[in-house]
Amino acid sequence: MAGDVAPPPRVLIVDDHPDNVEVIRARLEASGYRTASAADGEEALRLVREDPPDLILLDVMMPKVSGMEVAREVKASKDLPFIPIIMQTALESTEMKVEGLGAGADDYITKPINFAELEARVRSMLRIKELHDAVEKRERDLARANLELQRMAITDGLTGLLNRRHLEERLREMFDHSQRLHEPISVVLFDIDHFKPVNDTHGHQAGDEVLKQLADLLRHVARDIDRVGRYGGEEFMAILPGTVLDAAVTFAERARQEVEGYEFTFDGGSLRCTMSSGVAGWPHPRIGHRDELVKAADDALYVAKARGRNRVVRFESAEFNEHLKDQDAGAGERVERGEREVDRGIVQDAR
Ligand code: GH3
Ligand code: MG
Ligand code: MG
Repeated sequence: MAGDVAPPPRVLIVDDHPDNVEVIRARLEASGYRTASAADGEEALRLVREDPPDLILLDVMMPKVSGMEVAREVKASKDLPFIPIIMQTALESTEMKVEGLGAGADDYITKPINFAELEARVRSMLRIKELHDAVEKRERDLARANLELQRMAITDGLTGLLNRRHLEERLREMFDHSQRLHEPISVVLFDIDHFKPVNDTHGHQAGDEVLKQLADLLRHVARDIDRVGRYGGEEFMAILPGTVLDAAVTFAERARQEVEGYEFTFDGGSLRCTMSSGVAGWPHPRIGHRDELVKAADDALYVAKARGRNRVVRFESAEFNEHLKDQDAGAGERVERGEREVDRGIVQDAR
């Protein structure tokens, strides 16, 4: 495509003698290069910053800012691309060449200029720039791809929340940190109520929409320092560092209300749904490990389901303990009546 052809390289000619500039300009333009010119170092630096050229042909002896200083500045500027500098030295002076190369010049040419030599050096320097730019671009692309990979490795594809593996990593870090500093930490497990019928009635895509919108609601309710992720199919987890159990319950209740009051929309309709939550916090006499913290939240979630759903249950709250007591009593009665004991795991499967 014609639009893809790169324009010819642009050479900035820096020289305080207008005649020198003019012959070099004519020669380079005849060879197809674009040119710009500056009569002193100050102007040269201004032009370089305004619109970086592909190469600088730099005279050393100039008023105000010398060629050496221009070279040093251009090479030291982190926000400029790589611009090859060919220095023009008036004399066959080894000292000046050494100083010029030390200041950052990439090559030099002596005056009076031999134009065939000049063109050869310009071509060679532009080839180096091309390679340099290609390597730099590849490094940038690679860095960007790496960043994207890192992001994907910790993200749940559907909802954009943290995935389970990363949640567990975060929890390990945050729980250790809390224990070390003796700061509270809480965990909330959310599970959408009767989600299977949503899929059955409205289709899997509608179900996916609900998951995405619910994830957004949770993201908004959470603080920046909280970590919210998708723990399983329609289960979510929030890790709340520096948060005592009471405050975590308040948070879960706010999230519950948000969900209850929200109208989820999908292609072809809308629906409402609710979710249940289990909340647990550390420090707690029976919680010494992060797995026990998650287990406690899960037990509380199980009670929230069993007690009618659309509610928040706190680990070892009155409701929680009462439920276990009722269950034990129920189990006892059933045993007395000779019935098979209801296994808690089976009840759990039903949620
Ligand atoms: P409960 O109130 O007891 O939690 O009932 P439930 O129907 O929500 O629970 P159940 O565990 O029986 O069903 C969970 C459903 O979630 C079943 C599964 O199809 C659905 N689900 C899990 N992951 C996804 C997903 O990524 N997309 C969609 N659309 N549905 C999912
Ligand atoms: Mg569910
Ligand atoms: Mg579930």
